[in-house]
Amino acid sequence: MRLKTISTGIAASLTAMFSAAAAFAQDLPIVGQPEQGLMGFQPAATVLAEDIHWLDGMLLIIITAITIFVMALLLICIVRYNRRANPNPASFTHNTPIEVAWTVIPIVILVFIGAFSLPVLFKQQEIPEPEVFVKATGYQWYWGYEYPDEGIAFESFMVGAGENRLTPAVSEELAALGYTDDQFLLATDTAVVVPTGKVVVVQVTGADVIHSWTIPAFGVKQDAVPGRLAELWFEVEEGMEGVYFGQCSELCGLSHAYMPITVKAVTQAEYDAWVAENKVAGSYVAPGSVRLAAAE
Ligand SMILES: [Cu+2]
Repeated sequence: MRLKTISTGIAASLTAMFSAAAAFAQDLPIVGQPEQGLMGFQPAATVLAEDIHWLDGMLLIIITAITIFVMALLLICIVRYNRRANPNPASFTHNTPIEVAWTVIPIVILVFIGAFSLPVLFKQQEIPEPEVFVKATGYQWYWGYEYPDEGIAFESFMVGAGENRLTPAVSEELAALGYTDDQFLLATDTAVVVPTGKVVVVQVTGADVIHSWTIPAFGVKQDAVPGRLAELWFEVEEGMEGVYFGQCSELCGLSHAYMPITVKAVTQAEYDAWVAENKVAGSYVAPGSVRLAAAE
């Protein structure tokens, strides 16, 4: 039933939305998306993501050193203490200095890692005063967004939702929104628009089951739990204007794979224009969505 509403809803509202949505899509580079053959992270657009990348690099050094050390011990044992090379094995069972060392050294390593990872975690979890406030609600299977301070509310469906495969019609819809076929399964009909250089706080909740809101390039991920309000924050660096994609990251049912997240980070002036336009015209509001009282 829901899916039917989605496809007819999209068809009906596309014409109205194209003018507003395409205005951004065409001149905004697509920055945050998965790339074929990419080994590392998507480019970091926030300090939170930069911290995560740095931590990952640091941990990789420690992990590599430990792995090489353990491999070397294994090889020494295999070569020097096999049955042929060492027919009469030693019969001792304890060695206190070694036992103390292999207890204390891992503790020191873990404390060292914790000393760097906990501040990164706290930075994510200590929510600063918002300059832009967005509420994101996960539904089976799309996201609803509200800007309570601006009186803007809309729903965000994957381009091709209901169809869930790349048909020529879906391809056309993508092109009309300024995307290519590569953005199928990532692009949504409406997008969260945020200004760069501003603290954005997103309040995340779920309406039915648990979903999860994430943008990898921002280094944020938050479960959307029904009956609970959780918050995440990010500040997209100035000069990092672009389109960023994420996907629902908590298995939430049949169409879990078809409820992506699109964020457009724009300059403050473009954001102000978007707010002014949508506050009045409401061209971003999908049919069936509840507009906030403040919008009337
Ligand atoms: Cu999901």
